Amino acid sequence: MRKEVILVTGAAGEVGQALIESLAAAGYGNILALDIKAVPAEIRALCHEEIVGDIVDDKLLNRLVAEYAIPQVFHMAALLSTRAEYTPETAHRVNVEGTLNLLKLSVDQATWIGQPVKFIFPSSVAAYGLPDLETKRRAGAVKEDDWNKPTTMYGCNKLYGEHLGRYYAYHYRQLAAEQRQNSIDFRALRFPGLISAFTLPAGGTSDYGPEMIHHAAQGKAYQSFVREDARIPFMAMPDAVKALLDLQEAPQDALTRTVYNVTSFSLSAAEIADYVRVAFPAAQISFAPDVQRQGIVDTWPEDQDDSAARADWNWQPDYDADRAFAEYLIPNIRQRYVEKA
Ligand code: AKB
Repeated sequence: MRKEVILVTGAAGEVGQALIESLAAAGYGNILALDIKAVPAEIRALCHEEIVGDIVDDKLLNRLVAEYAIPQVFHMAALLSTRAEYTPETAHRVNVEGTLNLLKLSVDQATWIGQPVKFIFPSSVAAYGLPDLETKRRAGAVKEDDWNKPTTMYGCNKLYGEHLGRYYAYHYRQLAAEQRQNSIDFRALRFPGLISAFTLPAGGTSDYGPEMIHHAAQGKAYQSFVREDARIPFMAMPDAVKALLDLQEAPQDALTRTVYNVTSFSLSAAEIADYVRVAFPAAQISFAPDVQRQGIVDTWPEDQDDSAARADWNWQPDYDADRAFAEYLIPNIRQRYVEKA
C-alpha cells in the first residue's frame, strides 16, 4: 500500500512553513514536504517526510506518483515578483512549468486513488495590473475579474497558473474519447502582501512592509524602496494560513469560482512606518523610492474586494491592521530578536 500524504511544495518558504505548523497542529501527521532547500529542523519534525528536490524534475515527480497516494496538494513553491524580474525565464520554469507538472501529477494521482485531488494554489495581488496611479486610486478595491493585465513575470505566471488550474479541473483533454471528469478540485486564493512575525520574505516586491518592522526590531535603519503614499493590501501570516485551510475545507458546491480574493487591511508605506514607530520609537525609517520596484507596486491595486470569499465560504480575517500589529507582529518580532540577541 502506498502511504497517503498531503503534499506541500515550497515547504521551506514563508507560507509553506506556517502552513505545515498549522496542518500539524490540526492533527495531520502525514505531510510530505517538498522544497529545493532543506526545511528547518523544527518544521521537518512535523512532517512524515522531507524531500529536497525541484518541482521541474520529472523523475522526482514520477517517483512521488509511484510511492505515495496524494489526495491533496498545497502548491506553495514560487519565485516572487522582484526575483522573477531578474531571471524571468527561470521564474517561468518554476512558476509555470512547476505548476503544470504538479497538475499533471494530480491527474495521475486521481486515477490511482479513484477520487479528485484537491489542489490549493496561492495566487497573488500581482495578478492585477493597473495602468497608472490615477486609475489605481479610482479602482479602489478590485474584483477578481477586473484589471487582469499584470506587468510582471510573476504576475503573468500566477494569472496563468489560475487558468491552468481551471483548465485541468474542467476542460482537461476535452476531445478525448473517454472523458475523465473531475480529476482535480482546483481552488486558488489571490493573496495580498503577506507579513510574518517569524520569517522574512525573499525576493518579493511587497517586502518593504515586513522589512520595515523586522529592521526596527533589530535597531537597524531601513530605507524603504517605495514612496510614503504607496498603498497595497496586506495580511498577517496567520490569516493567510487560515484562508488556505478554510478554502480547502469549504464544500465544493458552495464555491462559485475557482479563484478568490482574500484580504484584511490596506496600508500605505507611511502608515506601516507609523505603526512601527509607535512600537519602536527609535526606529530609523527613510524613503528612497526605487523607480522600478515602485513602478511594480503602482500597478498593484490599493485593495482587493474579497466579498465572493466572504459570501461563499465565510472568509473572515482575524487580524485587522491594529490587531495584526498589536497582538501578532510587534510582540512576536520583538521576542524573536530578544531571543536571537
Ligand atoms: C511579492 O511581492 O512578489 C509577493 C506577492 C505580492 O505575491 N509578496
